[in-house]
Amino acid sequence: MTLKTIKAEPYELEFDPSRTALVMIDMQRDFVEPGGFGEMLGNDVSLLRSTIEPCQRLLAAARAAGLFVVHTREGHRPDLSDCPPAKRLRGGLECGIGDKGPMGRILVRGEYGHDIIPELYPVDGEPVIDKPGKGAFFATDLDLLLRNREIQTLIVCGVTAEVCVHTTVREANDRGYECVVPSDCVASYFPEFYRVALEMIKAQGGIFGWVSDADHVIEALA
Ligand code: C5J
Repeated sequence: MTLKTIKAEPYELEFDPSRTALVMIDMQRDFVEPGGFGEMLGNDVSLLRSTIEPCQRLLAAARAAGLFVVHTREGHRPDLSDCPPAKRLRGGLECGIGDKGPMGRILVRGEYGHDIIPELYPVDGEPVIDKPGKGAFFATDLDLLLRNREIQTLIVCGVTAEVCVHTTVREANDRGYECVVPSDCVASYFPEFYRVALEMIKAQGGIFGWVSDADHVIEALA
């Protein structure tokens, strides 16, 4: 076992690459691409698109280093039987979950907008976790996949910082995983939420984990 070190806040993180996974959260067309659901709601998707290039570099480095790579997608079965009515009805949107949006039915599995952007598309052997909730551990087999590989450390990237990334980091933390979030590989439609989401992770001695950036993680993986 060769331990490596990532420069991070609030302090350096030691990790074993053979027990580390890269988790790419919800880099889906409907959240990230112009003309998708996110933009339809009035959001500036360029804020999210800034993550694509650093995520691409980190993904390439993780694959080259032989890390376990997992992708997630938020979405539901076509009959919406796994979508809590409270989630579907909240916000009273004219066009919400299950409705026909600009890129197909919104947050429904199998639809064009639900899929991962081509720039970060999974390669053979990389599991895709379809999750009905915000957290990647809720109602999925992610924990089982990680435990079977004795994974200890998670590098968590994706969108959005304060919703699905944060929920997943909190869930992972409670399950005993060590999480590091590269700041340029996560984003929010709301700059203030992005800033505070990262502050919250590393506050109080790293209450939920560590914050670093793509370059430092890549340097540690080299
Ligand atoms: C994610 C959301 N992926 N904001 N979803 O963060 O609803």
